[in-house]
Order: sequence, then structure tokens, then C-alpha cells
Amino acid sequence: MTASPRVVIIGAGIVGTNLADELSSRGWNNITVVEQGPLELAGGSTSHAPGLVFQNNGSKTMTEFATYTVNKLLSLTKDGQSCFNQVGGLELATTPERLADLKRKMGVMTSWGVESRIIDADECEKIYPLLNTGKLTGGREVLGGLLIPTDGLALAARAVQLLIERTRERGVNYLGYTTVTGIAREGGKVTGVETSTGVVPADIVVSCAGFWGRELGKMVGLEVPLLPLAHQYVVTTPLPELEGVNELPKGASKPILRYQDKDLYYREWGDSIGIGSYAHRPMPVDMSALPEVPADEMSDHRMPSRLDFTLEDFLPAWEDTRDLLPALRNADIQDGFNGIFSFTPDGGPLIGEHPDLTGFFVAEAVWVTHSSGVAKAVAELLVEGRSRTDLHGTELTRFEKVQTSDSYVSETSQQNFVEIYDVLHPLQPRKSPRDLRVSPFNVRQKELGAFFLESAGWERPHWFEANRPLLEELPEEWRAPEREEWANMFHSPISAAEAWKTRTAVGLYDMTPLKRLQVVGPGAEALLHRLSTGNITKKPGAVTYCLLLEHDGGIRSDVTVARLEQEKFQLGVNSNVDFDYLRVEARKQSEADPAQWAHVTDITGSTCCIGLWGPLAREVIGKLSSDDLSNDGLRYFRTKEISVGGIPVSAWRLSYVGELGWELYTTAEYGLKLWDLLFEAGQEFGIVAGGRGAFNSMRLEKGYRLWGTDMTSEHHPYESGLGFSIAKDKTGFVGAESLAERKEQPATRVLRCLTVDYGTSVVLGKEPVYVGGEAVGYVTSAAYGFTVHKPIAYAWLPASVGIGDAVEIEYFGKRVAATVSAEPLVDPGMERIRG
Ligand code: FAD
Ligand code: THG
Repeated sequence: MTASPRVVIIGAGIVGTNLADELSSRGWNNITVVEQGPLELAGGSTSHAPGLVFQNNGSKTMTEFATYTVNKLLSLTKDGQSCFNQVGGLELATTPERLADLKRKMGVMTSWGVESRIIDADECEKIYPLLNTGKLTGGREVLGGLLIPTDGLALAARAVQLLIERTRERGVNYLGYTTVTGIAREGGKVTGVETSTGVVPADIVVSCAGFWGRELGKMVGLEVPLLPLAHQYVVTTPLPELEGVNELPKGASKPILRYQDKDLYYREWGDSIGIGSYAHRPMPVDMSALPEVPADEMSDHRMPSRLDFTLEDFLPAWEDTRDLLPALRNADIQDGFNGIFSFTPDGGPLIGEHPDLTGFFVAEAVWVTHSSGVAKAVAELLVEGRSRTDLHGTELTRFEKVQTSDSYVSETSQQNFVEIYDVLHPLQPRKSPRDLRVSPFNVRQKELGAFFLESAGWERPHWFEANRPLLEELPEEWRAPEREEWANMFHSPISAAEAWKTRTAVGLYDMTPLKRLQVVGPGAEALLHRLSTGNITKKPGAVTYCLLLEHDGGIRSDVTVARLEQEKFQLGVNSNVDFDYLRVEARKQSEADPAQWAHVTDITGSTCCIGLWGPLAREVIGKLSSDDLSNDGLRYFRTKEISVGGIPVSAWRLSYVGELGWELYTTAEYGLKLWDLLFEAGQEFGIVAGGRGAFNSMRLEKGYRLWGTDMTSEHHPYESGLGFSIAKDKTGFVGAESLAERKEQPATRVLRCLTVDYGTSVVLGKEPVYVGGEAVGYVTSAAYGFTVHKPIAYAWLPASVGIGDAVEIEYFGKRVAATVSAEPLVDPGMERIRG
């Protein structure tokens, strides 16, 4: 047997034990799990988790994690009993908004391949006889529900014990009562963990420490952006109605239940009911004040993750519960506690390697629901170098530095706790903190009445009220029909006017939030050559659109690479994950060969960018610059340094909206002046400031993909319609070998452009697509195409569905007719953009 790397897993909760299992089942044979508590009841969140598993999630990745957990725990059996009780899951609606949202969620579940159905109030009662189907206080009533038959209850504590048992048989070593006190390292790599009983050597350390994750991170200078919060859980006294129904003391036979309109969830617990509440104030936990329980005194009722029950916080939830489940009016609270778990700024888990300490991994802020799936992904990451499930929404490094600060993590995580069961529109921005990152044009944008949404901390205008008068002049063929309710939220008809002006005159777009990196050094070319699919070895002045791939050919990101000087490149990338990837790869390259050093810097905040686009863009800039910006003076996908009204600007001839013009970069201090000069010079040409609403519509018309939404690491370039971005005859880059194989295989699925047949239905994204009555794919991005006068939706579909075929998109439970269209819808001949 070949020896695998030495792995130490910190924490024997549901995540750590699942990881030991996933690694050992892949043949890794040198694994130690270190747990501060007793292994029989470690005392973390898992030790008291009621184990509800709702697979429903807006994220495909999270649903995949949950479904994997369900199936794995179902198959984890002993003495004829599995670790999953598949009682089904029921989400109730007591408002029309919630019912509509459940229909939307049903669509998402279909998209992700999980069966679900909407049921009416009568069926809800039939399935869950304890429900009050009369009037609830406030006049509401149960209107229906979303039933997911494969949901249910994870027997988490039992699963942990069975996983320990089975992995021990495979040779995994468990050290209970052993606290990790530090991480040993040398030369930027982990070498072991320091514990209360000595050092355990390791090549790889995975912190699965749950809500202790931030403390573990501090040992290695890593800000782990999670917040420990307390959450109330109660078990009632027995109900006569349930007597004898469930054999086991903590058994259940009825579906797990969510009453989201009141932030509550329920499960049967023998002949009692277990109640979980998010209806209370957020209760951040002071880690220095955890209950000190000597390990040998740990019990169901005494453990570090269990704080005293604060009855006053539960009283409103108790009222609402007795309203919904009248049988509980005769019951009391038998047991209650404030249990501790982790929340994060965006609600997602934290998975990945410490960018500055090789071999230190994190798998934290993970629910029982997703635990086996996350463990599988981490095991794949370690064993194969890459998870088969797309991890971009769960990457440890997805946050900007400012988003990992104590104050940001605390505020946003608490807000997530409060909003966890709210009906949230996909575009709904956080309320606070806002104005965290603003571009130099922000003051002008505010003067123009910008409506801002937030992304990665940036304020981004979606439209400008100042453009409203243009609606009076808007030609008939640019007018968009009225939208349905959800599609109309965070949307303004003004976007039509901004698109119209951009396509017929000229628009000014704030591109500052697009992350920019500078790569310098004698090894810069080699680095980018190795990591990208593009031919970036061209002479200075060239800009290349290309991809960063995983080893297996999955798309890690799509980027633009401008060669500014021989040893100086600037990149437009998608997120902080790209920055950390390039930064780490540059460091490794420099270490391997100091002569080939390369340095990667994030220059986003110190610079800014304006997109000046439209058929009259050249007229506008011509008034301010004597540089040759003619077609030959600066060709498509070329860059040069120019002067605009005396301001040094780097002009890149490209456009994500598909119009003639440039991305104009300058350093932050000149930004406002540049904006003012362009806006002033553009007045006679009808210039408008344009927002993301118009921008997104135009980029879809042009067929430009948005990484993370249209394609992810799950997809390879050919099926994504991005085969053109792989340089001809280029070899030796990351992913090249698997691409060469894939190129030979016919694609089974393809990213397609759909147009909706009836103009009023603008879908949102993630809706299932039906062909011949069967759900076969799902929508990625969608927008109304103002130029083409139709709603557009990009969707993943089987390759057998061809251009011209009729399909249906399910939107809030209704089927909308659409047609697979040839793309791009606008300017396929590139006359406008090259004009
Ligand atoms: P844990 O179980 O906390 O394991 C981490 C382990 O690391 C602990 O055992 C700890 O002792 C150990 N550790 C920490 N620091 C060190 C150190 N320095 N040295 C050695 N060991 C260390 N999730 C669901 O999916 N469904 C639910 O219905 C559900 N209900 C919940 C109800 C309540 C009241 C609470 C509080 C949580 C609930 N959760 C639920 C969340 C769920 O319990 C957790 O997300 C999950 O158990 C986390 O598992 P874990 O393995 O990451 O963490
Ligand atoms: N601008 C810059 N960098 C970026 C983006 C951007 N990086 C991230 C993201 N956006 C990348 N996405 C795209 C998508 C399409 C194009 C540019 C960036 C694009 N595509 C041409 C096309 O498909 O016709 C490429 C043509 C070619 O390769 O010659 O322009 O917005 N700076």
C-alpha cells in the first residue's frame, strides 16, 4: 500500500467524521482526527443538532451537497436502521407572496433535479393533521405548501458514531480529549498540529472545527469569516395526539415542517414536537464565555455549544407555534436551549485552502444538511486536486479582505440570521453596511439619481432617475412591455432608455467594480501562459480574452489579459478567488525558480474604469483627445496609453455591451475629472450614464457569458460556447490535456440562447426548461433584450435540442413558451463593435 499524505482533521463533528470517511474510502491511509471533547459526544453543534435536512436551496451546489448527504446517510446503516429518516419536508405558505415564492422554489428544485410539488391546504392538513387550517391570528391561513418527499431527518450524532466506527476499521486514528493549540509550519507549509498532548505531524491539516473556526484560523493568521450565533431549540412535553405514533424516543414519521412566515421549523420528537426558532434577536456568542464543561462531565444537557435557554426570547415563537399547531396549547416546554452554530456574510459554507499556508484547509460553517456533500468535495479537492461540484460560491477566498473583518462578519452574519426565512428577491441587496466601496464617480451617480445595488461591497448603479425624461422620447420599438411582479422588482423601465441611447448614441458605464490585477516580473508571461487558454505572448498593446481552467478542463474563470509592457500585464478578473489563485501560483513559481518571479497585485481600488460605448463614442472622445483612436489607430482588442483632456488613460478597445468604444482606465484620483470631461463632451451627442440593468440586457443580446452564472467550473469551454477562446495550437497550459480529449467527444449539453415568445414574461434565472413536457435543463441568466424586443434567457440544454426548437420555461408554476435561437442576437457580424 502506498502511503498517502499525512492528514490531520480538527474536529470530530459531522463534517470532520464525514471527511475521514470520504478520504479513507478513497484509499488515503494516514489520517488522524483530533477532537477536544470526548468522541462519544464531542460537544459541538452536531451533538445537539435536531437534524432537519431541507434540500431546497437557490444554489445548485448546496442542493447537490444536501442530496448527497441524504443518500449517504440513508446508506449508512447499523442493526437495520439507517442514519436518515426520510419523512419528507413541507414548507408552508400563509401569505400569497410566500405561496408564489414556493412555486418559484419548486422550479429551482426541478432545475437541480430534486422532485417536489406544490400542495393545497387540504393536502397539507392530510399530511400534517396537527396543522391549524382555520384562521390564524392576524387573519392569515395556510394557503398551501411545497412538499419535497426526499427531505427528512439526519440522525447526526448516530452518523458520527457509525462513521467513527467504520473509519477506525480503515485505520483512521482518533484522538479524543485532545485540544489543538497551534499549527506547526515551516517554509509556508503546515507540518503538524500542536495539541494539549504533543505535536501530531501532518502534510495536510483540515480544520472542521465548526463555530470554533475563527479561533483556529487565528492560529495561522487567517480571518475565517464566520460568526458563532445562538439559536433556540425547544422540545415540548408529550402530546396525546402523538402517543404511540413514533416508536423511537426521538423518532418521527411526519414530514419536517417549515413555517417561514414566522421564522419557525418543526419536527416530531417521539411523542413530542421539536421547535426551532429564528424568530428571536440575533445572539452573537462571546467565545471566551462558552460553558466550561469538563470533558468527562459532557452530557446532552451540558456541553460547550449549549447555552442557557432564554425563555423571553422564545415567547413570541411559542405563541405562533400554538397558533399553527393548536394541539400544543395543552403542552409545555419540556426542554429548551440556545444552541451555537456558525453564520457567514453570505450564508454559504467556507471551503478551501489558506492562500498563504500550503496544506491548511478549512471546511466550516457547514450544516448537517450539507455535511457529507462538503466532505466529499473536500476529499476530491485533496485527492484529485479538484472538487467535482462547483465550489465558487463556497470558496474560503471568495470574500474581499474588508469582508472578513470582525465588524463586517458580525453585522452581515446577524442580518443573514434575521432574514434566513424571508422571501428574498435574487437581486435584493443587503441594507448594511452600504457605501463600503464607492467608485470616484459615486457623487455624480448620486446626483443623477442612481439606484444602487451592492456587490462585493461595491455600490453599482442599476439605472439613473435622471434618464427618466428620455422615456417620453423613447421610440415605440424600444418600449418594453410591463413586467410581472417579481421581474419588475429592482428594475426600472428607464433601463430601456439607457440601452436605446447606448445602442444609438453613446453611454457611460462605471466599470470600476470589475476586479483588476497587475502581474509584473520576468516570470509574468510564463505564469499567464501556463494558467490561461489564451495566446498572451503577443507584443505589448494586445488584449486577450481567455479562460483560466481547472486541470480537468472546467472553467475556473474568464478573464481579459492586456500586455501593457514586456513584463507588465493587467487583468480583468471575476472575483477575489481569481486573485488568490494567481497570487499563490505566482508565489509557487517564484519559489521554484527565483529568476522567474512574478508578482500579482490587486489594483482595483487604486484605479477606476469607465466604459464609453456607442456609435458616437468616437465623436465624444475626439473632443478631448488628440490621440489616434481611429479603427487603425487602436484596433479591436488592443490597448494603448492616451491622454483624455490631459488625464493619463489606458484605453482598451473592447466592450461587454457589444458597441464601439473603450474601457478607459485611470488612477483613482483622476476618475471624477475624467467622468466630468466625458459627460460634458458627450452632451451634444446625447450621452447617458447607463446602469447595470441596460448593461446586462445588452451583454446577453451580444451573447457574452457571465462567469459564475452562465458557466462555472462544472462546465468546459466547448459546451459553454467558448471554444474560440482557446488559442489555436496552444499546449501545456493548465487543463490543456483534458481539453484535447474533450474536444474529440461530442458535447452532451450546450449553453443555449432562448428567446421568450410572448414579450411580457421576463424570467429571472434558475428556472427549469421543458422539452416535450420533460424538464431537461435550466436557465442561467435572463433579461429583456431591448434591442431585439424580446425577453432573453440563456439555458443549459441537452445537445439534442437544436436552434429553432420550441421549449417551455417554468416560471412561478406557469409554462412560458420560448424558442432556441441562433446567437448572438445582436451584431453577429461584429460590424458595430469593430465599426
Ligand atoms: P461541530 O459539530 O461543532 O464540530 C466541530 C468540532 O470541533 C467540535 O466537536 C469541537 O469540539 C471540535 N474542536 C473545536 N476546536 C477544537 C480544537 N481547538 N481542538 C480540537 N477540537 C476542536 N443543521 C442542519 O442541517 N439541520 C438542522 O436542523 C440543524 N439544527 C440546528 C439546531 C441548533 C439549535 C443548532 C445550534 C444548530 C443546528 N444545525 C442544524 C446546524 C448544525 O448543527 C451544524 O451546522 C453542524 O453540526 C456543524 O457541524 P461541524 O462538524 O462543522 O461542527
Ligand atoms: N472587461 C474586462 N475584463 C473582464 C470583463 C470585462 N473580465 C471579466 C469578464 N468581464 C470577462 N468577460 C468577458 C466576456 C466577453 C468579452 C470580454 C470579457 C468579449 N468577448 C469577445 C467576443 O466574444 O466576441 C472576445 C473576442 C475576442 O476574443 O477577440 O469582449 O468586461 N476588461
